Amino acid sequence: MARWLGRWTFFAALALFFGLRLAGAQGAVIQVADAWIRPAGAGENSTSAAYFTIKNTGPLEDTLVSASAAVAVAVELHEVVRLPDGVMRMQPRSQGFTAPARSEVHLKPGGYHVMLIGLKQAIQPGERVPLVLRFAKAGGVNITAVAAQRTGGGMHGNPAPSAHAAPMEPGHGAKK
Ligand SMILES: [Cu+2]
Repeated sequence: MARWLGRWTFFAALALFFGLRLAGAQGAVIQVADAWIRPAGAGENSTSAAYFTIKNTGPLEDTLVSASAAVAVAVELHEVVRLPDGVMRMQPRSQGFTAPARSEVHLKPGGYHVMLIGLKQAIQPGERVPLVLRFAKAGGVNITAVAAQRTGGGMHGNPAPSAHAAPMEPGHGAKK
């Protein structure tokens, strides 16, 4: 009896081990492409935004739950919403960005973006800025965003810092 118990425990442990291995292997199914970030000056109130494409080639959905960057005091996941009065406003997206199985999620001006708040140093055009993305299943993913001034609609379309900071004081000042 005890011998059987021991054997089952062994198989259970084995199954758990390979199960975890399988879960770990899912990390390879998340790829991040075309990462870029807006150039910006340094400063406590200076902000920038990073954009990229999340490619999920796996059979399970995964979610980008947070991000960090050495260059910024705080990093948040943001979305842009249209208020009833037509004003566009961005706000933190607490549920993150979910990429369903075999799909892509595009972060772009006027939509989802990774917000960098309080830049410790200036981000010059052409500079490569490292970011760490954390996915619910895939775990940490290191990416490099190239600083570029791209055109495009949305709240980050203008390099003037005030264009970004003004409409969303409530959401932004809170994270200190
Ligand atoms: Cu934002």
